[in-house]
Amino acid sequence: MEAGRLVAIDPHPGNRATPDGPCLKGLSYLERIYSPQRILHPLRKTRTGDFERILWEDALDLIAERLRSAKAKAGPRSVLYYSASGTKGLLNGCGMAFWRLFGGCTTTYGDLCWPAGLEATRLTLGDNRNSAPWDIAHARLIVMWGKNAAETNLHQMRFVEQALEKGATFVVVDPRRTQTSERAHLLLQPKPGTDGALALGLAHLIIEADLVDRDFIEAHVLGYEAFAESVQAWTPARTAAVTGVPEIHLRRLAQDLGRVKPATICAGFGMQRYTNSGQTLRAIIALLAITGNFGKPGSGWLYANLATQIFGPLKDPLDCYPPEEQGGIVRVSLSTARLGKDMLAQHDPALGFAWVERGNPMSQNPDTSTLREAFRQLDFRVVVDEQLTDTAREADLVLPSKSLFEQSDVIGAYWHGYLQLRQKVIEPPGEVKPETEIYRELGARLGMSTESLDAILPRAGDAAVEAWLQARLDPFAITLDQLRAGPVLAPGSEEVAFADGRYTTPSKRIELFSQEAERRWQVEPLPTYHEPQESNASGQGRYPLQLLTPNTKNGIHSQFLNLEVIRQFEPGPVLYMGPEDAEARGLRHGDQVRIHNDRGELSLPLNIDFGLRSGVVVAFNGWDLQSGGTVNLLSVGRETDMGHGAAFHDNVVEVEKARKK
Ligand SMILES: Nc1nc2c(c(=O)[nH]1)N[C@H]1C(S)=C(S)[C@@H](COP(=O)(O)OP(=O)(O)OC[C@H]3O[C@@H](n4cnc5c(=O)[nH]c(N)nc54)[C@H](O)[C@@H]3O)O[C@H]1N2
Ligand SMILES: Nc1nc2c(c(=O)[nH]1)N[C@H]1C(S)=C(S)[C@@H](COP(=O)(O)OP(=O)(O)OC[C@H]3O[C@@H](n4cnc5c(=O)[nH]c(N)nc54)[C@H](O)[C@@H]3O)O[C@H]1N2
Ligand SMILES: [Mo]
Repeated sequence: MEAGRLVAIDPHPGNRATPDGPCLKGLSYLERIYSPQRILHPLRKTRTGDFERILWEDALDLIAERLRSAKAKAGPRSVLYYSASGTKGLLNGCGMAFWRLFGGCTTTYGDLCWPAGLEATRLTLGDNRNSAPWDIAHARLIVMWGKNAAETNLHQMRFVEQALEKGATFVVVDPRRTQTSERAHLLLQPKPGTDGALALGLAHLIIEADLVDRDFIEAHVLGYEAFAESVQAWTPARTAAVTGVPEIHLRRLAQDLGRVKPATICAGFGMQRYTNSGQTLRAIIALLAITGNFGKPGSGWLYANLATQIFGPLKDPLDCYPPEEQGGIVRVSLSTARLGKDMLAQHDPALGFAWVERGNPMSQNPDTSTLREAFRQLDFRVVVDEQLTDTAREADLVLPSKSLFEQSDVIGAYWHGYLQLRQKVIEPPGEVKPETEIYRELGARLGMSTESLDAILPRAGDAAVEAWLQARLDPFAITLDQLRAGPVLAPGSEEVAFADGRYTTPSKRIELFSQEAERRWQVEPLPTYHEPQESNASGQGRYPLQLLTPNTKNGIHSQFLNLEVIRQFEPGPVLYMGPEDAEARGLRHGDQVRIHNDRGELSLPLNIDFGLRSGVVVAFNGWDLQSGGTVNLLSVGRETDMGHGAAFHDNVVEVEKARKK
């Protein structure tokens, strides 16, 4: 800090998980906060489609009038409240309480990010418990499965490196060669969406070679016999044919999994963006169960560490997002994965008003075109954001949002177990106000009493915010002063998950056989493999290429990609393709290509990627419409087999040379 201005961002020495400090994106906040692209006052769309400055008073009056008329005309459920994963926090999540006070609204269930994996984990182990991030340093075998930690969780690689220094074996499973796989001893490149078959084939080999841990199975596993029988059909030859992974690699990984202890499997979110992902992850967890890799240092399943989620019902994705009414007030009727389609389909009442905050659905949700159509059919749209995102551009009114440095909040994580105080360090610039104040002023205009607003929101001012946060921490006997001194491990965060041998499934055992899976999601009670609904596994058909749209190292979804410091490394969207597929189409590095399917098309420069398996093309998600790289123009709104996630990667395309304009 210098003269009220942020000048540097340093790591906190008290956080054992992140001693290396911020990545480039973290450091680039210095540019982001003071960027000329930042919105500093409310904006209203003019008749010509441009935005003009409007006073806060007028903006809030206009919104209040629109909300009152929407409610009078069609009831509160004609109002859609949508929020996504932009900066989390205890206070940042207070929007929902406002809309309850409003009388309810329509909101979404499911999530774009991780729910298929959360649910697969919960069904199998009872709970999403993870060992501390540094525990992986004790592993002798690490399998990083569908996760690209070197780019999306870079601090994890420090602990992986520590394990490697002690002689651990490191295996990566990813159709792409990534910065993570550069460190691996073995890279398996399955056809996208076939990991379920891969896991079942590995189980077959482990069982056949009698490398299972009988004592552990006896003590802790339900359904082993039935599972063992079901994987008999997954011979190495069949597994290799389905997955495209050579038999010799299958045998090597099966031997490692059976013999090298302790083993940790770290699964990513990328692999659970398919219509078969829940079952896939159940099959992968089974590999740890049959080899007894739970409850000991260096062993276990790393997917999502929910230790810090102590304030809400996130632990059970179903409690959090039931597709029924919640307390009779909020109507949770729209699937996040099918947002556009479901918005269009909602009647009684039809939607008329939308409020979007902390999210950019126009680029991040599947099926951009349908979503845009659904937004355009509304009477009125409000977006709260720092930047004119693709979603903000569709709004009638854009309200500026504060950045994470401009209001204190308590934040958790989904990899480590630390609760942290994100302290306010600068005043919001321009006319920016935190959402809490926006809601207060709007509430007053809508006739909500001060007492009812006091019950859900702090008053304006730093002292009131801190008192509000302290009250939320009180039940856990944590003080803001403690958090001011440094990160605090959340109560219940564990060094070694399941060291107590307690699995909170219905049978109190690790459930390879889960009746709950069948009952809730209509899948087989054993983990099984079915081809994803939309896949090119056959390599035939009009769209023979599977399009993967993973996260980029240099952005967080649609954030940061507009900054100059980032553009030096990530100048614009491109399509990656392997040499064989390019040659078959007469394409060369640098050609402008047309990527298309029945839903849409993109035109991007081609990058030949020698590390990509054939049949797969890759474009990173997050680019805005102006850049021409919005990948969700090609994806479809489809839910995963469990957890109401979004099956982004069930997406086939064809690529050809773009015609010269
Ligand atoms: N730099 C950066 N870091 C991030 C984010 C970001 O946007 N940028 N986002 C954060 C968020 S919200 C999330 S959810 C996480 C996501 O973190 P990750 O799970 O690491 O990210 P993804 O890029 O979605 O997917 C990881 C890998 O899965 C691979 N994959 C795709 N399909 C398959 C498949 O069928 N089988 C296998 N085995 N692998 C497959 C992709 O090629 C990709 O390399 O990252 C977090 N960290
Ligand atoms: N094709 C494809 N699509 C994907 C994925 C994929 O792998 N492939 N990944 C999916 C995943 S894992 C995720 S998590 C989602 C992310 O989906 P989103 O959360 O919609 O994506 P972001 O681009 O991170 O948008 C967050 C927005 O919140 C704003 N913001 C940040 N902080 C605040 C704040 O305090 N207040 C307000 N009002 N706004 C704020 C940011 O400026 C940004 O515009 O994308 C999903 N989309
Ligand atoms: Mo995510």
